[in-house]
Amino acid sequence: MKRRGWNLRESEVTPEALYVRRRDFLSLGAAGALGVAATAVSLSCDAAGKDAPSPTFSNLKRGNFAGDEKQTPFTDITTYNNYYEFGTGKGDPAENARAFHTHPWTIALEGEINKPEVVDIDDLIKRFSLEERIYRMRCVEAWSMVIPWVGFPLAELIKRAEPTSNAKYVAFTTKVDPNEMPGQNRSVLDWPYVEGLRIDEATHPLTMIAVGLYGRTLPNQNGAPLRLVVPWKYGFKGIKAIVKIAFVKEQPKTTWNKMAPSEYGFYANVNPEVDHPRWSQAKERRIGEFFKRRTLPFNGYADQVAQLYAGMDLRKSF
Ligand SMILES: Nc1nc2c(c(=O)[nH]1)N[C@H]1C(S)=C(S)[C@@H](COP(=O)(O)O)O[C@H]1N2
Ligand SMILES: [Mo]
Repeated sequence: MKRRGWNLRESEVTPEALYVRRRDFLSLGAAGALGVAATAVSLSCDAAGKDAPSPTFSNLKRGNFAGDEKQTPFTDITTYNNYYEFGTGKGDPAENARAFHTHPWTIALEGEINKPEVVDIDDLIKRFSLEERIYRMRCVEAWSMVIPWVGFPLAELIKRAEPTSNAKYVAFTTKVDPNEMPGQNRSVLDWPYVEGLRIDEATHPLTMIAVGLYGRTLPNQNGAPLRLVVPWKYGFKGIKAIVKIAFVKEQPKTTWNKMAPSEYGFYANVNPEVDHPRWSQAKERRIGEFFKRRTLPFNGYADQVAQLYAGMDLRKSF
């Protein structure tokens, strides 16, 4: 049985974090120093979006799927993260992912498709028209954010791969690189991080591949250069730094389900009526707010996605 992140003692985590920070300073020289300075500036201001460096993407088609809910400030989205490849603390990824190289970057498309290929992320960005989509996001730990993602529908990429009728599921894999992803030197999770969707979930128009947020390139701690965004599911489905997308016949293994099957299911649809065994899922705390709010079925996207699960027992298939 693996040790779980939340059982780690602070004393075990800290030395590595210090080591990585020191390495950044030593090996990056001027570039590293600049990176640190830019972050320091962005931390000094917290109006939503205003603290973000200038936009990388222009002429984005815009869609708001979060109603009039206030967008979470850029600093919160980029300093409160789960990304165990860079440490188990919420602040660790912002610190430890600075030196992670995300260029050049390729993604292997394989399995039950007519057009297997290895594609470059820059090509994908050129090929697909990018959109901004404001989504409500909900982590299984009961915090939530509203994030203006930049990306394209996963369905576009799937169409290009031409899945065969055997492609029932899509399996995603994160990069393995223990030199650059120091958390992978420890067995907190079974590396690489893997996730999966049923093909109809993967091709649903709400499902996105994100390459940016707040109009700029995705920060490393949020999953650069590309990560999955499925707004009606708990956050752990949103796998970061994807290097492989495989189309498969059988339901693929997923990291947190392997780790603790009674706590994390394959579907992981946001469901206020199914508690996590160790805490309630009925409410959530929006980052930056004091009072908790009620969690909505499918995170508020039930009208769009509930029919995907018609006839399923969502207590069993949690
Ligand atoms: N590769 C990888 N992807 C990951 C994780 C991780 O540890 N490793 N954590 C997941 C969890 S639990 C959450 S809540 C979201 C957080 O995304 P954010 O930091 O952009 O908010 O990333 C998900 N994707
Ligand atoms: Mo999460």
